[in-house]
Amino acid sequence: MRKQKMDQDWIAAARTLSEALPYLQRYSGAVVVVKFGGNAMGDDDAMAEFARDIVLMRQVGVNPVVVHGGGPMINEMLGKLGIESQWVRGKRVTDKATVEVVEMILSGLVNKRIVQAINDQGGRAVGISGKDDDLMVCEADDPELGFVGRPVEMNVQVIRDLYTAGIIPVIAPVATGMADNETFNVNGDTAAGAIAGALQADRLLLLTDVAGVKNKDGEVLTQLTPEDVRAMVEDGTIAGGMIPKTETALKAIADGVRAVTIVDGRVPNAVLLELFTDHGTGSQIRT
Ligand code: X2W
Repeated sequence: MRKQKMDQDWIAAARTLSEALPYLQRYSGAVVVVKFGGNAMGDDDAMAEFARDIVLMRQVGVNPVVVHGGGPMINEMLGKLGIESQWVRGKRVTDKATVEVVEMILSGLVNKRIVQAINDQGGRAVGISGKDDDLMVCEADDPELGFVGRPVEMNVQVIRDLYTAGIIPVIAPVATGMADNETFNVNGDTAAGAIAGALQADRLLLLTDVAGVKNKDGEVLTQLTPEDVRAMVEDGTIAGGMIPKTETALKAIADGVRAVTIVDGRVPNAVLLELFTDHGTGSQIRT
């Protein structure tokens, strides 16, 4: 009985692999930008599982580009230092002291934790921020927000150089300003969208800790067009933290990204399900 059950599991596993063939063919050579949000990171096991999925993508010929967040980790350090943050339209009001902590946590702690996790799975990850090679140059987004950046100039050749050499770029959303010595804190979704747009990526996956875009009855919508999204923002169905994500999605699609998916990172192997099976989680936005 037990043996039979095990045989069935293995047969199912082999079938899943076989059914992945058309997807593997479709995504061979594709550039897939994955935004790994702080809320999706979880414990070391969850981090290792994410890293394994990214290494598998690379192994089967996809060029994954990881852009991460780390809002909860920034909050933790600011809390220890007795600095409190205000939020305006989903973005952290960032003064001089805060931007220093943001850079330390994102470019240091969070970036290197992801790099290490990918390398532990046999990948070759290199961590950079938007400052490296002037990848992402910003202006102040809004005077009310202080040192929060809006990307105005993208130089993505460094990313192409890395993935062409077989390296997985891991990018912290911290950027240089137009003036000397300026540092900007960039929302992770905004940075991922700008990078995906500049790369003309095939896919942008926004990994978060919600099930996806929901309609008025609370049901997750698996397929949406940019027009659907605009209408739902207008009538208030899309609200709160989903607004920056859907705005990022619309901008990335307008910039030439083929499809953007808001993926539920709490689902095991969410990235693999999304790319290599019919059973994607979350909401895909495309024209
Ligand atoms: C974010 C950057 C980190 C981020 C912040 O300071 O929290 C702004 O709000 P998650 O984990 O993706 O939310 N920046 C301007 O985006 O992290």
